Amino acid sequence: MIYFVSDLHGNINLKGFQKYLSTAKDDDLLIILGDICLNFDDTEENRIFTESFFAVDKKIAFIDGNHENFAFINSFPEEEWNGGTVGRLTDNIVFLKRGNVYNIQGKTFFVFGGCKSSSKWKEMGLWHPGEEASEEEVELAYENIKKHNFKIDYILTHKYEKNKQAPTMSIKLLELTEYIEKNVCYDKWYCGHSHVNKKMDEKHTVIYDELTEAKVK
Ligand SMILES: [Mn+2]
Repeated sequence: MIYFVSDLHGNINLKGFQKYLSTAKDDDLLIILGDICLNFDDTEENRIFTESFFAVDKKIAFIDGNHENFAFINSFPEEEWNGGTVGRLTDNIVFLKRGNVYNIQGKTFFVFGGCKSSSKWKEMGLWHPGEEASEEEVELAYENIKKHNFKIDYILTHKYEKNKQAPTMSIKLLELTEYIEKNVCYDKWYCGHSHVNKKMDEKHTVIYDELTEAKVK
C-alpha cells in the first residue's frame, strides 16, 4: 500500500506519521508531500528531529516543499529508483525529485515539489534558497509527461493552486499546473502545504496529518 502525509515541519509526532511507523508492513511506502524541515534551522529541537527522521526503519519517499534546507536534501547521492531519479538519504528514505515520473506498485506518479514562500519567512530568517523550480526541472517535467503519453495515474505537488488572478505560486508552477490540467489524463492529484486534510473534489485532495491511503484503481 502507498500512503500520504504532509508538512511535518520538524514534528516527528505528527499523528499520521507515527501511525505509519507503527503499522507499516514491509511492502508499504509512505510519501510525504513536502515541508519536512530536515536540518532546517540551528536548534537542538531540529537536530533531534532530523536524527529521529533519519533513523526510521520503514520505507519513506518525499517531495520537497517550500520550507526545506534545499542544499542539504539535494546533497545526497542520486540513483535510479522505480524509473526515475531520487536522492538516497538512507536505506529506507528517498527524495523524489521535481519533474520525475516513478512507477510504484504498478502505478505512475508524477512529482513536482517546491513552491514560493511568503516574504515573512525570509524576514524571519527561516528560509533557504532553492524553493522555486529551475528551467531544467520544468523542462524535465514536460519531457516526462510527453514520454508517458500524457497519461499518469497520480500527480503529487507540494501545493495546488490554479488561480492566476492572485498567484501565490511562481508563474512556472502555475503554467505547469494549467498544462497538466489541460493535457494530462490523470486519476488523482495529492498536495500538501495548507495544513488541512481536505478532499477538494473527486480528483484533488489536500493532505496533512491524517494517514491517507492512495486510491489505486
Ligand atoms: Mn509549505
